[in-house]
Amino acid sequence: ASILKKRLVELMPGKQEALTKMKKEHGAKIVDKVTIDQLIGGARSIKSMLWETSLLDPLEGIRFRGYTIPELQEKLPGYKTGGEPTPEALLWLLLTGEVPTKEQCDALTADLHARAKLPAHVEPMIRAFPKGMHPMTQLSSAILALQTESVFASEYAKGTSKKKYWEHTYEDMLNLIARLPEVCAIIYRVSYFDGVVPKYDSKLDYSGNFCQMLGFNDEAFHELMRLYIVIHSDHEGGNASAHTCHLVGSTLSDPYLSLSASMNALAGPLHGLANQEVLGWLLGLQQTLKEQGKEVTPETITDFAWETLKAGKVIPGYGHAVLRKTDPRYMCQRAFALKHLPNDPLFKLVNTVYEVMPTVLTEHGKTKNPYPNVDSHSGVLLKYYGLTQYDYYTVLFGVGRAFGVLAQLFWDRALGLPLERPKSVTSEWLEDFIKKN
Ligand code: AMX
Repeated sequence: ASILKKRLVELMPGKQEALTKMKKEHGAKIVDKVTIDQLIGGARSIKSMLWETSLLDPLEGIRFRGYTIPELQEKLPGYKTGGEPTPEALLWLLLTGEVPTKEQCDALTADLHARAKLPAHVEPMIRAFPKGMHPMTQLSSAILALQTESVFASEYAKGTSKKKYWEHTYEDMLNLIARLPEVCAIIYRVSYFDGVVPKYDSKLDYSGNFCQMLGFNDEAFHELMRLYIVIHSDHEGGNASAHTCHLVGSTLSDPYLSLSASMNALAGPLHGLANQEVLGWLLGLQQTLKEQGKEVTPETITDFAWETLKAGKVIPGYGHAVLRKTDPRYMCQRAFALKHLPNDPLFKLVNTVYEVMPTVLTEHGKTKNPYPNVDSHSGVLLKYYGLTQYDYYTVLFGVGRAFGVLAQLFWDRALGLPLERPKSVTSEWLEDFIKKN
């Protein structure tokens, strides 16, 4: 078995016992209460789910296994010394809670490369999709098509024991993560180019190979991709893509079925699709002002933002269901831009938007959080390196998100978490409840 799997086998009994003990000794303690507002309002902030891999603080932002993003950048091994953390290092951390050594990361890279070959039917299927099918629809469908290889599904059909679920999930998780780069590269090269996909290169790391298969050989872009995958991986359990994977997986649907469902949630404009919406909004702003013969200034941006709001639309990339301050995922992308592309005009535009938008949204008076989220910045960085096809951006978010939700799915099965089934009520039930209370 791989060294990662061995480490997990060592860690699992302790975690399982601790959870059983906690339930036995403290199971009846009350952690939260639910108001009618929350019941109607999308269950906002109700604590009702176990999620081990990350935790989100409204003001500080995300911590992965206790580490902030700057701490990950400092502690996790990079591809080269001092470089951005690699997704392999992050996966190790998410799964074990421990910071890996460079050797452990390299072993995981090699393991992923060894698992990367796609089953024969998947590539022809992607190539047969109609032109113009959204890349997220293609991604979700391709993940479903990969499901013919699910170890979990086939072992379950053979009658495997509950005690083995974690192991089948582990195999599916790594196979699936390993196969995403080629799937996504085929989607990209077929959707926007002649369909020729550069050859898989297992001498590179996960992100480096992914980038070169997309057609990008600039090492700075590879660094961006490492950081991009890491920061998009996990954002605790309640966001729609994470929760969907956890929910679907709780029925013992295998990791392929669960991840495909998760990607469908990510494809919504209020969630992952916001990153393509942001770039569309910025380019629309530039174009409109150009047509009107106006300069891009804080005043003209403010006017354009008000037009968007008055048209009954949201400002993409701003606001958040949990965060109440600027997203640290935005800040680390900003730091990357300051280092690598300080003079890029679109980066400057993003900065000016950041200067004015919190005031506009505060004056608008609706959103609880007038600050930018992760999606506000990612498109500008991708575009700078030549990845200009912005309806593809959410696919990259999806590759990142797979690392987080699948790592948690592993623990869902390792801890034997049950079928998820919250209680719903009708509005008549609520009216009755109100009369009595
Ligand atoms: N522009 C305009 N109005 C906004 C807004 C924005 N950026 N953010 C929130 N609002 C509005 C809401 O639409 C809502 O209006 P309503 O009362 O008429 O329905 C009101 O403010 C209150 O919303 P909220 O409690 O502040 O936010 P929420 O928890 O309901 O929703 C989110 C959070 C992210 C969906 C919302 O802020 C939004 O639509 N933002 C723009 C889309 C976006 O950037 N999504 C990406 C989020 C990060 C991610 O998942 N990738």
